[in-house]
Amino acid sequence: MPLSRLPSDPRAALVVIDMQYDFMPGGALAVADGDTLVPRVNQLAAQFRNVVLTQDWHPAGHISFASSHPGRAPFDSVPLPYGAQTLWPDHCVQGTQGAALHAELDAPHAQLILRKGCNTGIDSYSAFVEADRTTQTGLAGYLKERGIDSVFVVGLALDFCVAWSALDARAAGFNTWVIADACKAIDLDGSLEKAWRDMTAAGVARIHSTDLAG
Ligand code: VGL
Ligand code: ZN
Repeated sequence: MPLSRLPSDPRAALVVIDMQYDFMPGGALAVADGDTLVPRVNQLAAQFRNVVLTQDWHPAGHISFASSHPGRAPFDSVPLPYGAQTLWPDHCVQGTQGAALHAELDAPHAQLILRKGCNTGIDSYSAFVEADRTTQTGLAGYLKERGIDSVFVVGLALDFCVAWSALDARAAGFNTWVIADACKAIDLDGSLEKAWRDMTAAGVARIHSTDLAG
């Protein structure tokens, strides 16, 4: 089947990662030009029959916040029981405006808004499996129960939540694509290059939004 047929196929889903104010310019963990993605993501969402939105959704005092680790600063790395954790400014605190989806994000037919990173002691870049690499969010089960086998990932940030979600989608057995021009990266210490390297090695395909045009 040509790639351009997949968006309208009931077996495919667009997963839109973390299009929230805290990741937009002016937000607590701003991704450069994050807001410029909104029209492109809207255009893609309109093409897809199945759309899932995610929200990074942390309780106050979350373990990924530098403010929870006295003497540490944002972007430091600390060892946690589940491995190294990058520390971030407080962001996407449950119920705050920074955690809200961008008001111009237009996907009224999206069937699921999945919130992740809700456990105080575990981060979750991935929309599928939390940073302990054990706790499931339920997204793989949701998609599989609905007969979906193909996942297209877009949003913020390419080198963290998009990449981890795409890698976990692939590991869960989904055909997985990242639409590169519908993502923006944080790019911390080579994280963007590493993300593409890891995704390519895992069999995640990198495409451009025009590859889906009919
Ligand atoms: C994200 C860092 C911390 C992301 C979320 O959405 O990429 N990055 N929390
Ligand atoms: Zn977060």
